[in-house]
Amino acid sequence: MNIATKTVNVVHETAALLEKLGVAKELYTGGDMASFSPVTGEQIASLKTVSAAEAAAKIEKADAAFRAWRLVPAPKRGELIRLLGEELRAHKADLGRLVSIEAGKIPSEGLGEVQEMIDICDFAVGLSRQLYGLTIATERPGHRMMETWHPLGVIGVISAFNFPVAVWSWNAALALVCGNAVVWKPSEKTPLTALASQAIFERALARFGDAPEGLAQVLIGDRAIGEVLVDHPKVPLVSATGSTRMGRDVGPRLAKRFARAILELGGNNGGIVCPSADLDMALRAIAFGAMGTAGQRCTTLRRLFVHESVYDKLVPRLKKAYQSVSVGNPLESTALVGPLVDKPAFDNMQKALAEAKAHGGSVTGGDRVDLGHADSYYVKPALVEMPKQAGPVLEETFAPILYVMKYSDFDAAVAEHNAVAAGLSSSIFTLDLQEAERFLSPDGSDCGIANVNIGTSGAEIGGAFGGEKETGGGRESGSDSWKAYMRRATNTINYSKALPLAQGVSFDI
Ligand code: UN1
Repeated sequence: MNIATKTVNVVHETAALLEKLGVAKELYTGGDMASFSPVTGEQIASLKTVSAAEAAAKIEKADAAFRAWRLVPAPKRGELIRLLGEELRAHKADLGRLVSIEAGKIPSEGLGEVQEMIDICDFAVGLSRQLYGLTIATERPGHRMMETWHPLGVIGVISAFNFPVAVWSWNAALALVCGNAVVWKPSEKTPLTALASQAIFERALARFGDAPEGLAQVLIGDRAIGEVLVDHPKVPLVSATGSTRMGRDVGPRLAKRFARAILELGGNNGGIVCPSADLDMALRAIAFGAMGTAGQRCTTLRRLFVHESVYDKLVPRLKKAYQSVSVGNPLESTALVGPLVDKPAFDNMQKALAEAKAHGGSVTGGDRVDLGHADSYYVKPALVEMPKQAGPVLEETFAPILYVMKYSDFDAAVAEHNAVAAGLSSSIFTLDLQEAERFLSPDGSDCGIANVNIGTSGAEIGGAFGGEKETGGGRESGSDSWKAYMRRATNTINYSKALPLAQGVSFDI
């Protein structure tokens, strides 16, 4: 491993960044919730949590803010998000660094996450002059039929540690231009980046001027606080990112009170490498997709099906890449792979590897890398050659494990690819047009994201993001995802002097 290093004091740097970003000190010192950096395992803050009653009061306040904000013209609401984008640009380096400290991302990925926030702001500003409804042909003379999109209310956002700020921004930027208020419950593993994002938002708010108070708020707390958000009658939509287990709890709770859900849950993303694939390109895409972010993206590549004719050309090269990839402290080095988030993540990885071996898997990598911190968990990414798709391959383990399997028949490979519970992202590597189009066709990949000759992870914000089956079915970010944050009214206007009834019904009194 040949990487440059320098020494960083994580505790001091966190405090300095929070101060620079304008987070009030009393929010993260002397509180009841400890927060840690996965980079060194050190405690970096103790945050004040909210009680259930305080959380409910914040939701009520957000509801009051919504009632005023919904009357502000959408392009003016867009101006707030334009200012948020400006503030994020100005604070990109500091917020990106804080993401690296709190989530353990390498610098380019920490900065990339903030760039994703900026991108969605730009998108939402454009959207604020659109939010189109249709005009629809009516069967009645002298009538006009149209649809109007209205703001919905307080939008709850529950986010995960691995994209601690971008996921909030996908939801918040759209929700706010759509005329809603936002209440955010961030992961307990990444509360500081949430406070920092909120401080940045408040700068934009101050420049904007007359926005109602309480328009966007953060709830620092544990699962019980998330439940307050999920169960509150004044929250008509909750957008929740996390495990399928979390979604199984949140989804029915929302359904019970007829609230909407955007669920962005687990992924067990697969790729197929076909005989004609550009193997150099595939190698790079697989390496980033499977090892990037230490395997902790919901879009991480976890299963790879390689055609038998190219298996011996590709897999030894992949193994070499796994053996030589740099694993290290993302703040002090140019390593490509940073830490796992915590000990449970490491334990789950080791458990999955043991199970894979029991199912006949042959493991390259997977060992802990000791950087001299007892409470940080760095690992060599693991490549596991499997005789077939079985055992842990069928489940998402949130760690850098790539299961590799050989295939001979294209249809069987697509069927295997789809034979898991999750349905987020997928890729095919081929130069054969028929294979590529088949993969994208109705009986091809069953995922919400299906790519050709690029990896499974690293989607742009312009497309709708989300997946099928146990991934939850929600869509966030680009395309027409905004519609989930609004309610549609169908309006029929009679400008005639008669009252013709539809379907030829007569009712003369
Ligand atoms: C996530 O892991 O929850 O496509 C989101 C990607 C990123 C978003 C990932 N743009 O990998």
